[in-house]
Amino acid sequence: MELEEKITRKIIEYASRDWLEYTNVDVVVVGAGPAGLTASKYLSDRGFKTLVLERRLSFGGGIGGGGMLFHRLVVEERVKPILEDFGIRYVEAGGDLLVVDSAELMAKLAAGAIDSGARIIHGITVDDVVYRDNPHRITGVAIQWTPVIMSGLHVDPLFIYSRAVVDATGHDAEVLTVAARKIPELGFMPEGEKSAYAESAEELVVERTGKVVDGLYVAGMAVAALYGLPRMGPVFGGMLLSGKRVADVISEELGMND
Ligand code: 48F
Repeated sequence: MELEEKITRKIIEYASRDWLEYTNVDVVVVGAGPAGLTASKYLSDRGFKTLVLERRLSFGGGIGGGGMLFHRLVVEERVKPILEDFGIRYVEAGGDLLVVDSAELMAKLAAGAIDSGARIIHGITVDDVVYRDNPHRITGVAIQWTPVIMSGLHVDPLFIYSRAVVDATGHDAEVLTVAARKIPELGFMPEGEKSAYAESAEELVVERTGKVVDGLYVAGMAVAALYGLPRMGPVFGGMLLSGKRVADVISEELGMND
């Protein structure tokens, strides 16, 4: 067999094995931004089979852009334990603030999630949910290759079954938005985030993180989009704390506490 054929066969074989292993998981995390990656590590640490689906071919969501492309980000002192869990270095910058490097934050959040056992697959867009009624609950997601969506071709999706879906898609709360529009019986509608009020946003986004309806959870800026909370700009502590909190809530609900 020629090398080209061997390469092709190995890639198809091993990627297909992964997909077959991940058609049914404990948790689907949609979005590999700061909230999704943090949630994935702590879920995986507790033994949840966790699949992260990321539309782009990169990690980190809004981390890479730093603050207006300046490659540094700010987090609050209270987030130190999470940074330390991931081995992320920080500078004590005074005023209860720590400064981190955006490239390191992206790389190490992703590495931490993967090392804890989360499977991250790039180039996949979640464009719908799967639901059941009596009672209404979310039981999985519909997935499509991102380039197929970008091309505008009509191609039916495939499905991943899961006990919990986490919308960690950021400012547009894409999973919640599609679920609310297509299944009004679920009884919620994302309000859209408000203008900047960093201090309040950092608290509220963590406080409101959690379950939306059975099987569907929210973390990160999608929380602000759902509940009409203010934005906070490039202070990222709330994103990491929200990711950790959604992992805590899911493990309480689904029954794995450490
Ligand atoms: O946007 P993103 O970083 O969301 P986050 O984790 O953090 C927000 C902060 O970056 C920042 C902020 C905090 O101060 O305001 O904006 O809440 O990451 C979301 C990820 O989800 C992917 C998207 O490409 C990004 O990497 N994503 C969005 N929609 C989908 C998706 C989708 N439908 N399917 C798959 N991935």
